[in-house]
Amino acid sequence: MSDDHPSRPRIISPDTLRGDPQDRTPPGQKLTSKWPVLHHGKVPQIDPYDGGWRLKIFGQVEEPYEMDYEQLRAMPAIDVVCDMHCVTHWTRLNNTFTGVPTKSILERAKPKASARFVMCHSEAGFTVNVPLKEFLAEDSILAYQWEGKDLTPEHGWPLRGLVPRLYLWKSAKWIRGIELRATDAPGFWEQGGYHMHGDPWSEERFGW
Ligand SMILES: Nc1nc2c(c(=O)[nH]1)N[C@H]1C(S)=C(S)[C@@H](COP(=O)(O)O)O[C@H]1N2
Ligand SMILES: [Mo]
Repeated sequence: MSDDHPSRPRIISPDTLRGDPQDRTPPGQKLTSKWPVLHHGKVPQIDPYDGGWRLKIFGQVEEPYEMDYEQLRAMPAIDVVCDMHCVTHWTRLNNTFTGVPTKSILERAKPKASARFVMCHSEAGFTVNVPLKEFLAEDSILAYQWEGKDLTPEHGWPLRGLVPRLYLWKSAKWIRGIELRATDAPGFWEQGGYHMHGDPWSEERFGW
């Protein structure tokens, strides 16, 4: 894949405009230039072109649908420049991810007025709940590249959620399904005590 896409829209995540690195570092966080790997379980090795991969959109929508990887990659992509904040206290500034806006993915399914929350479903049964408001923010995408290169399997290849306005655990690696819901329900880490919302600026780390 060529990285040369001069016409691809570029969205600057609003929190990157807060000022110097210190102003961009939420309370209780420390800056890192590395990108640590964190998840539960084994890294799945996925060939999204082998015919078995599908992304499913379902739940509180008029028109549930699924698509294969070619269809996903044919959708108009954007670049998002954002900071990553992990609940384990590291923050990494100035990341450029490439992928498809969550808005374009969901619009096609015609969300019902009752839809208020999203449950992301990943390989091996992992789930994470995200309020629809942050999931649909203009800087939220389903990402397949970071800094112009395909994501590595450790970081979520072939596709991961990216919700820069919340702690990074809300960004599901190896995503395969998006379920729209009328009510909130805890995902994998939330069942273990992580916060239902997860705003890094008000340190919504644990507890509901
Ligand atoms: N499928 C899946 N996605 C996941 C997780 C997981 O366990 N499984 N962990 C989350 C957590 S706790 C974090 S901090 C980030 C880490 O992303 P990274 O490894 O790319 O830094 O992934 C999130 N996405
Ligand atoms: Mo995490």
